[in-house]
Amino acid sequence: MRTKNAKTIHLKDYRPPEYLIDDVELFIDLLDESAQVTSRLHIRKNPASGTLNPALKLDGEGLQLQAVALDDQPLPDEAYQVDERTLTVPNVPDRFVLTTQVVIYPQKNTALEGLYRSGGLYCTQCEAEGFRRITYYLDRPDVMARFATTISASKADNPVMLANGNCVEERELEGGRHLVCWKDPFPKPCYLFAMVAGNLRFQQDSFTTLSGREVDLRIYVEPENIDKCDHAMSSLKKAMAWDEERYGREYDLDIYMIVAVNDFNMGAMENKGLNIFNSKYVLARTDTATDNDYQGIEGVIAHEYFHNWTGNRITCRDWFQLSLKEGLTVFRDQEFSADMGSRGVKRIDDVRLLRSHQFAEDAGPMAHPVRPDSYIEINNFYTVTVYEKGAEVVRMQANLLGPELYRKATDLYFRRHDGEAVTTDDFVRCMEDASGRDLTQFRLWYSQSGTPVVEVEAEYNAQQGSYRLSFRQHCPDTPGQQDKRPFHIPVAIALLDREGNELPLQLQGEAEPQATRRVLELSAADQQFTFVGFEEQPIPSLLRGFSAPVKLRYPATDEELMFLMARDTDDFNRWDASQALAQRTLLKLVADYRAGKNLSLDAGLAGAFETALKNSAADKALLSEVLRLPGESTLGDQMDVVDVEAIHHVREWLKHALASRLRHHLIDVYQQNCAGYAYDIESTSIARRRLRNLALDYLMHLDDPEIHKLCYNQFQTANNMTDVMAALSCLSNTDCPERDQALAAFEKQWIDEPLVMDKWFAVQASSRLPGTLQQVKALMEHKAFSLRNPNKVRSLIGVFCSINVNAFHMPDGSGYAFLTDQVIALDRLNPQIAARMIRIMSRWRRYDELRQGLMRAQFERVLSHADISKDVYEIASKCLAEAGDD
Ligand code: B3K
Ligand code: ZN
Repeated sequence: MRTKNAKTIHLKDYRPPEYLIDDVELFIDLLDESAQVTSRLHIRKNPASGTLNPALKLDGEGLQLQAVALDDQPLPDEAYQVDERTLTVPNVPDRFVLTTQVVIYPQKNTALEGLYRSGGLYCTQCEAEGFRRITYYLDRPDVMARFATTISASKADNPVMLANGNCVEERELEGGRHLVCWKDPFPKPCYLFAMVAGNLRFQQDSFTTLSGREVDLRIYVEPENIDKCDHAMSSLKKAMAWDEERYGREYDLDIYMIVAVNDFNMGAMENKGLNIFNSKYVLARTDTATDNDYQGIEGVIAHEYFHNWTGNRITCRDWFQLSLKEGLTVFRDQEFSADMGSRGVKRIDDVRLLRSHQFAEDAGPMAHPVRPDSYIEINNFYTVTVYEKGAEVVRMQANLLGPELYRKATDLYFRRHDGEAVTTDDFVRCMEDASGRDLTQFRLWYSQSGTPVVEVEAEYNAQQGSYRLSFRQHCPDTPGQQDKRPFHIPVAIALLDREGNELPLQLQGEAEPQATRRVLELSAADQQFTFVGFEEQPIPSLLRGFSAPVKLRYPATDEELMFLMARDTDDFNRWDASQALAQRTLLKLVADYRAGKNLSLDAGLAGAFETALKNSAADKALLSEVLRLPGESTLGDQMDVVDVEAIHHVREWLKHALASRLRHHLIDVYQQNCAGYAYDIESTSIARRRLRNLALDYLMHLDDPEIHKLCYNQFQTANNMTDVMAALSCLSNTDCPERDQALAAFEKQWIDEPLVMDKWFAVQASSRLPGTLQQVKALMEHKAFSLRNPNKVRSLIGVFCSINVNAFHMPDGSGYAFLTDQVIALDRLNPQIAARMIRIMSRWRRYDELRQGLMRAQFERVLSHADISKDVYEIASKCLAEAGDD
């Protein structure tokens, strides 16, 4: 086991750096089999560090050191020490230039960290600690330097060579080579360094900033993709305008470049002035990309752009502060997308993700605070907790302050900390200083892990016309954290009358009613609020807009839920009521099924769905969310022991039952939203497609050859990828002759488009039909599949193991063995992706004993392998640790 590298790093051990680097000159020569990197670091002692004459310790991994010089004098071997992870120079002056020369092998780099090749391109990924794989450096975010990067390579193979900042020199060299030099005037941590080289074409546009500066915008892609950049470009311009308007933030360099590459571990990277993107989040054409792809591109382009201020100009002091940039930037991109499309649906999508993934993380062995206290491998902490819960924590502060004060606070943050590497605490202090509020207790959201549970009781006193809401909060223990303190929880509420009108809210003791919508601030474990002035018992609408990331438990009756679903004035809560109702129905069915009873369709739910469908002219976007049943994992989360088989059976049964009962309404909705519309990606069109394809999905549960034909017809005639994929996905779940025809036709048409082939893999990996695991194994041999490409791994292996819950959890353990085989193979190539994959089993303790035993054995198998990465080691060992272990 490679536990020798598995050292735990603690936040409490943070010390300022002993040396600082002001300027970096990098010379990168790209050769046939290798690259030679020479760096000249302008270093000085950090006046803020107390240590006397510290040795200089630079990070470096996988580097072949050729030479070291101090102030241009070559250093003899005995003047420094090198091991696998560091270069140490014991005696250095207070200020000096250190030159190192190393050789690296981008061609052999399958981990996709540092400098690597993606197809014919060279590209980099340095966050979090990839720069040390390019050259020796102080690889930590609180060391900020100005970079000048010179690249040389064969001109025929690499006509385009890019790095951060502005291009200051270009010239021809001997032997068909050429050279470019880029200079970035803004000091930055090395995780924001980037370079790219290869045969690229670019789409160009420009943006005039608030103060009238013209910025050159360029999206670089491989030549065959040049017709798929329009949407990314228009998204970028929208994001730039939005950030000026909403946050007063202007872009700062003369050029902004985005490069799309096919092999990328995550979505994209915000390198200063030179974003590198997974091509999935750049390339789109109506026939190749779905509505979700279009929205994903808009969101990720914006996210990386917003990082220019929240992440790059102001960065993190250390990696424990990751949410400083990620939580804030996710909140910014969520609000941007809400402004660009349907605000209600955006909030629903975000909360759905939070509840399904973050709540699960918070309740499992990998639970950690938004600001973690420790890690073994930082790449394992780019999590839904740091990102999505982090965004909720910023959202709560924005809501507590209100729009004006929040803007004042972010203005202060940008003014006070521009050019610095800071902490989440510094951010909260700006919120406090600008608003005068005390957020001491609120800070617990950053340091305590786990999802708080808020139980609510309501009591109406008819005689006094008063209504009392009692709240009780607690937060379950999580690894390393017991007995938590109460959180500061904002609970947005309204009280509705029988017609659905919001009633004026007057707390006991207040002279007169205030607004109809209020935010109750919980701060104690137990708290009561009594409202007065009611003639009849109101219906509470609680935690409106999901005002805090908590599990709210209120014992609503079915009638109350149906009322809220139809009448609540808060879109989010209308949806939430529908989900609560459907969940309740499904869990009752699960209990009946397990007790061997016959299943019967609940009249209440069917009636509520029917009413909603009849009203389908209303908000189609919201309606399609309302009619979507909670997913299998969400249902599993509600059970003491997850019964995958029962959940799957019952959910499929309910879809079938609803489809038979509502067949005519569903066909009407399908047809009304079909013909006669030209394709565009306006939110109303997206909503229409969502609703129609949802109706199709229900109808396809009827196993009716007429509907199969209808579906196949949509597959063949659709003028956009959303409708094609919706039909293909239904067919893939159905045993009918059209299934194979459609899959074969799709493959033939798109075999040369990697991103479209990802969809073809995913749609088969998620099939409900028996034998899917065998099919997935067979697809791994397909010529378009490769274990080296993260998108392929996610589409085939990731989708099968995490979406196709029932097939993955087969009681013979075949799914677990399959995943583990892939994790072991992947770990040798790409530890980050291997660690992501093994996490899929992290909630193994939630299943029955048989499955627990099978999964435990697989974790043990992984750990028994010699040479596993610390990425995988950290996940596997934490998953096996007994509950209560640190
Ligand atoms: N900051 C990058 C993520 C880097 C992940 C390193 N393992 C993308 C983003 O959040 O914008
Ligand atoms: Zn980010």
